[in-house]
Amino acid sequence: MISNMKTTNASRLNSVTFLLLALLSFGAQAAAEPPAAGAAAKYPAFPSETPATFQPSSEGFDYERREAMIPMRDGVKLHTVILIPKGTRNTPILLTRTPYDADAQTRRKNSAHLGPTLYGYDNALEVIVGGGYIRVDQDIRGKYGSEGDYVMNRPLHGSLNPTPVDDSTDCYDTIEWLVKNIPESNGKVGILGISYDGYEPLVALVNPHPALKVSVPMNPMVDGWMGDDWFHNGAFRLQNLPYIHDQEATRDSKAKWWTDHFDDYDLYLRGGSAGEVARRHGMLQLGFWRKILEHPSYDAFWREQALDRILAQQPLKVPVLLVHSLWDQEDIYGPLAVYRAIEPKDVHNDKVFLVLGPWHHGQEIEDGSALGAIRFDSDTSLYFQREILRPFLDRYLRDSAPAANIAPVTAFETGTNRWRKLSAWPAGCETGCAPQATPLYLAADSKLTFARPAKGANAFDEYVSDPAKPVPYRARPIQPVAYEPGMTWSQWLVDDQREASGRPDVLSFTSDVLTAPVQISGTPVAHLVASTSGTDSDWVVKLIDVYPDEVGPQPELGGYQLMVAADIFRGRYRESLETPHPLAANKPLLYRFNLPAANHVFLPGHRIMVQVQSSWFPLYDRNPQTYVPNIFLAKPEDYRKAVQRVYYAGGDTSFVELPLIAGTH
Ligand code: PG9
Repeated sequence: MISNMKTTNASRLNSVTFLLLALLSFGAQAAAEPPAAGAAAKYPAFPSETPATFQPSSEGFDYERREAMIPMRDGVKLHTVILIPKGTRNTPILLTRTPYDADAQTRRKNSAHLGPTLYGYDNALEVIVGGGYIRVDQDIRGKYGSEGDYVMNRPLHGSLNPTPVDDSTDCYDTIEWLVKNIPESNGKVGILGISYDGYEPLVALVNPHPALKVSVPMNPMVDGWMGDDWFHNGAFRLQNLPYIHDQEATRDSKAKWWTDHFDDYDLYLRGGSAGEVARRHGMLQLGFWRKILEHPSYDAFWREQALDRILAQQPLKVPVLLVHSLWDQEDIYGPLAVYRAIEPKDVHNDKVFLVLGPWHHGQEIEDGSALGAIRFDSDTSLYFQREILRPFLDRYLRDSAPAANIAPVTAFETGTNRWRKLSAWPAGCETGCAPQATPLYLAADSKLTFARPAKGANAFDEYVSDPAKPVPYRARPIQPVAYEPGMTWSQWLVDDQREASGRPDVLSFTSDVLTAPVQISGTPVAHLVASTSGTDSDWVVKLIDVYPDEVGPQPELGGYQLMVAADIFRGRYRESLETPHPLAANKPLLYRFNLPAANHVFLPGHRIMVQVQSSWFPLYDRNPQTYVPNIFLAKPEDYRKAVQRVYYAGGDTSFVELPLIAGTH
């Protein structure tokens, strides 16, 4: 209801009236409450200069800020900030639901102008401010100004959530309120957000409110076990412990994780297992951490909240623009999993759109001209915001907008640095040439070749994987997962892999120098035949573009080893993701797993490399290499060295299957 609103434009007392009131109230107080005996003489009362409730002035602002506590169907009220460009009418609403503090997200700067006020995380300024949209930001239940209980990625009503409320019903109730209580709106709502805020636009698609006209999930978290924030193929993302800690310890996330080391490598290595590090940080008090401890495998807990599986069962009613970052260091699995789940439902080709950009997590609303050392020859984020996001939103949210000319898939091709408009993903070129799954074989003498190695005696390379000295996933000292200035976490997927290739516990296989471009578009698949002398093991496979020895225009790229797709697989899940099994020691076994999607051209003069290793620390927790029922609870004595062999001859052949565009090698 409108009466729930606090408005900064409320009538204000002028300063003279205010002073009089203050004096009167001081007089009344002095008369009513005689000071305690003895105190008066020592400490005469002095009236506070701070008013009981200060009403900030917003004179001259180009927008109006309203705040509301919006009631949900169970009576819980959610804190909502509404920013309305002054004088606007018949204007669509852009909604973001967040666990990251709606107030902070709408007060980046205390400015009279909407642009600087919104500049920063989750606000696509070019679109929101440029388009004159009404901006709504809401704290999800249990966080910051909202009432209710917090549950991490609260599962939808059903087997994992017996209550009648979830993020989908909260979104519905919010939209219902917004269209009835913002007279400046045209009754049309779009929901957008990045990451956790990108998960919300997906949940909104379940029983959507009729006023919800578009959904833009950017880098959404979709399946926490398969390949987004918590695990990748069963390996736990250890460096996310602080996130879970801060997010769940208090409503306002003010209880902060502590560290006693500058280098996260030391912090986690000395801490022991993930379970032990978490215990020392008090995390057994946190509900989500206890659930993670109980569900290390891909059981019903994870399967039944995986949003791609859920959305595959839902009718497709609302147009969706999915945004995927090719170097997303947090949620590299989710967007394309959702695309695969919902694209087949789009029979009229007017509801599912996909963008793949050369970005880190969330970079599509920041400067998109480079990522770390890798340059893209143009501001790819601006292109996305101007040429795709804005026309898409306008088309579905404005009352009389022209049809938007947006391709079903717009994919940036890395290597050649150009945008491609495609009819579907994966597709290799504008005319629909399809990628062919083509093995690129690991071979003797550290070679990588399209020709299958000759059959012969079991040929292999080997290394010793020592859990006491796990392979760092980036150059030490390793920074925490953080976005503050000077922190480079968001760039780690484009770090130079040369350091790793020089380690004795990393195998590198390299092609000859390419004489023609090799173009891939889609999902490379690791097909690793390997053995361990232990009874459990992790396998990391990295597909790398090796730059020429010297690069004239950018000398620091000479010999650079750029990952274009890489992932980890926890060996115990080789036979079943739900039921782990010990590995037979010293036996060559097949590990086959998808790497994240790539849309890349290896240029002439470059080489292709594949690296194989058995730890990626401390981003992922260490595998003790001895089978234990729950790795979170592994004891120090369980961590043992193992001899790892990677096979590449005859029947037992390791390769990476490339989604190759024919005629490009
Ligand atoms: N990747 C973060 C996240 C998403 C969903 C759940 C937990 C964490 C994020 O950036 O929001």
